[in-house]
Amino acid sequence: MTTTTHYRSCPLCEATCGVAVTVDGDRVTSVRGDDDDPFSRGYICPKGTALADLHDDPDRLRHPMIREGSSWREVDWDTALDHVAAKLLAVRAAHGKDAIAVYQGNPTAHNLGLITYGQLLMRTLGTRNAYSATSLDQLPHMLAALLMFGNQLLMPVPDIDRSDLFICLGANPLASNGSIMTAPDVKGRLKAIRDRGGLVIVLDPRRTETADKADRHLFIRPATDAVLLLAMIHVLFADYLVTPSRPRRLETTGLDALRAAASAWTPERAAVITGVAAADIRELARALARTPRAVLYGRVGVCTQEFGGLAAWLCYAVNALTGHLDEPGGLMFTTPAIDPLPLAKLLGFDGGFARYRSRVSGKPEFGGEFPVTVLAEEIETPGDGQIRALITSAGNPVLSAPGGPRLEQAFAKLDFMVSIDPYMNETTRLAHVILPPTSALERSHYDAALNAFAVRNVAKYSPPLFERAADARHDWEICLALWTRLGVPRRLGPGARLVRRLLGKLGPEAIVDLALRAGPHRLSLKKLRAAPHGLDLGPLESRLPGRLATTDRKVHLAPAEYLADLARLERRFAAPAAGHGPGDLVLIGRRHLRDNNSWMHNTERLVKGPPRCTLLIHPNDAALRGLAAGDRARVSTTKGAIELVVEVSDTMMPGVVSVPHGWGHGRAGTRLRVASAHAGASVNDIVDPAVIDELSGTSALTGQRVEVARA
Ligand SMILES: Nc1nc2c(c(=O)[nH]1)N[C@H]1C(S)=C(S)[C@@H](COP(=O)(O)OP(=O)(O)OC[C@H]3O[C@@H](n4cnc5c(=O)[nH]c(N)nc54)[C@H](O)[C@@H]3O)O[C@H]1N2
Ligand SMILES: Nc1nc2c(c(=O)[nH]1)N[C@H]1C(S)=C(S)[C@@H](COP(=O)(O)OP(=O)(O)OC[C@H]3O[C@@H](n4cnc5c(=O)[nH]c(N)nc54)[C@H](O)[C@@H]3O)O[C@H]1N2
Ligand code: SF4
Ligand SMILES: [Mo]
Repeated sequence: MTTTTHYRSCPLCEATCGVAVTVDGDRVTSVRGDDDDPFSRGYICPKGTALADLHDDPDRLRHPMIREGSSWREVDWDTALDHVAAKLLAVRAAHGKDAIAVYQGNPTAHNLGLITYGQLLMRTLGTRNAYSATSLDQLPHMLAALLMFGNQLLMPVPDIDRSDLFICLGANPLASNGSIMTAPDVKGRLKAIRDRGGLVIVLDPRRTETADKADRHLFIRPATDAVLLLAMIHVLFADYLVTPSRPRRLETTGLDALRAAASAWTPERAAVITGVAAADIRELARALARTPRAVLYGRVGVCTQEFGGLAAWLCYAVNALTGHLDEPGGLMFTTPAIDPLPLAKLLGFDGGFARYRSRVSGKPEFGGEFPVTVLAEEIETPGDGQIRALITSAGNPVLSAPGGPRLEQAFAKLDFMVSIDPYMNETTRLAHVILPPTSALERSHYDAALNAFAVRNVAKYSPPLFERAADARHDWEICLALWTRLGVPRRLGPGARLVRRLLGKLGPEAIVDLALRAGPHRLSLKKLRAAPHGLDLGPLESRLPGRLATTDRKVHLAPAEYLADLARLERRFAAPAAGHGPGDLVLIGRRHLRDNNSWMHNTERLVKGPPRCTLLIHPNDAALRGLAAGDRARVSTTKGAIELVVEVSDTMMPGVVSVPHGWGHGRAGTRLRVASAHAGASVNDIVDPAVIDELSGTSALTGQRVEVARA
């Protein structure tokens, strides 16, 4: 037996761990953490081990598939691509550019081919109907980056390795492995904070895995984070603790407006709304102000709620007010080897908000996209600009977006749908054509997106581990082939056609090489090839004001968009318990280390053990409904009901129940043998898609009212 070991980075989540993959011929015999990776130092999670399962999965599609009625047939690539192009061109000729919609899912950010060529394809279609998982996720952070720092990609990250106080709001990095905080082995990094005498404080409606490893956990009522943060800011002003320019000179605007905005939000008032005691709110603010190296980190629980826009803004603002923006141990901007800002500008991805609005319900555009909340209505509503065709790429909105059942019905009405995806899953089974890309082990990888949000500046190149089959296509080749067939819009001129021809010859690796050479560390692919475990480029550095993209080169602490939205918050909480009587329940989600949204349940290794798609409920709330552990409960909203097994747990805040997303694999017509045997129910069947953050259009995935009863 001749085995060889290869060093790569895992492309499955944002942690970007180094893996050591041992292969025997064309078979993976083991996947371990790479001890010599300077960033992840041997850490991996169970999903990393499952990389091989994904590669070997017999359900993973290897050939393009065309659907006729309910039956599928394999076709060759040219047949599939010609068919797709003919259908899309016909829709465009008859109904115009906006009639073709695109939806790009989460793995886009983890896939070099999709963030380069995928993005080029989708952007040059010229459609306003562009959608992505952004509006189910980090849109509020991006909006805050745009309005406060001048570019939507300028999201600062917590300098966790140098913090002595880490306040974690609406994130569970011990399960998620961190997000907009690329930090392999968060558990080790949080332990290091405590080992050096620092504090970790978690505010979450559930006592999470992260909270269990923290010094302190405080329950917070869902969707009230903006109130908590305003009260913290209130305390900072009241106690004369505002020091945005400490220790370096940081120029800001909006300080007075922020003071005024927070003036009505006393800790006492906030305590009634948030469930966090006034004394704790004061202490949080004071600790943040008095600890020289401290950070407040907010993530998906903060974004995907009714006041996600305000909350994301205030997370950045509270760090700025306490002198922790752009300072070691605080919220810092990265210096990645490939600077995404100029590239994004090239792709027309440099941001913009509410420059135009959606046709049916007037929701604001963000970064050239509409929020997913309007996708179904834009398909269903007749008239000029109605969506007739859809391209999904690396997305599973039927499970991931609220209102899954309505989306299913809408997709079934489309004239044409094509999915670039390795699986026939809940979404892609509705397509007319599926174009499956190569597996992660068959393609090269460079974390162009996630390195820009890493807690150290790092760079690593992963060449393909296996040669792909002769008739397999990478994501970038699929996108380029479609781009070629669909043509470059005339408005982009002859230059664009030339660029496309050039890009066709280059491939993503050459783009990476060029971008590395142009980047701040002057790297090249050659240098990265010579360092198979990856390069450490050092800790984060202070980058302001130079890195700011605001026209006045100042940090905007109180953009007008947010100030205007405060009235909505005020109205919502005018009566503190509005809509929340005793016994009322609100819904939150949760992630588990062995899930990855909806798409990794087809491997036995990751789904074995007790069912994970359960309802978590506090003992008092369970008792009130006559529910005991192991019972089946019916969880319902105005949108419908799902049934789940009950887990009674005092890790839940009273009045709050938790159901994970990404399950519900029992739908007919998928090809997911393992997942359908562990189907669970889809929480997005009952989450109301109309409940959104009205400011940003982001879906409110957390904090919606539910009823729970014995099934
Ligand atoms: N294992 C695993 N890892 C993943 C994923 C996965 O599905 N599984 N998904 C990946 C993706 S796409 C993302 S975006 C990241 C997300 O990474 P994180 O942001 O860490 O996401 P979660 O683990 O869902 O943690 C969100 C926390 O917010 C809490 N919460 C809910 N509502 C509220 C609220 O209103 N206020 C506050 N303060 N807290 C609230 C929840 O209880 C939960 O503990 O994870 C990524 N990593
Ligand atoms: N209720 C509730 N809903 C949520 C969330 C929540 O916390 N609660 N979280 C939200 C968040 S943060 C996110 S990011 C979204 C995710 O929403 P989506 O991105 O729509 O969903 P995923 O489950 O990540 O689906 C990924 C799809 O990409 C495919 N895929 C995987 N790898 C590749 C690849 O390399 N190339 C291609 N072409 N396809 C690939 C998979 O087969 C799958 O179909 O879900 C959101 N939905
Ligand atoms: S933490 Fe993320 S990057 Fe690391 S092994 Fe697990 S899935 Fe892969
Ligand atoms: Mo996400």
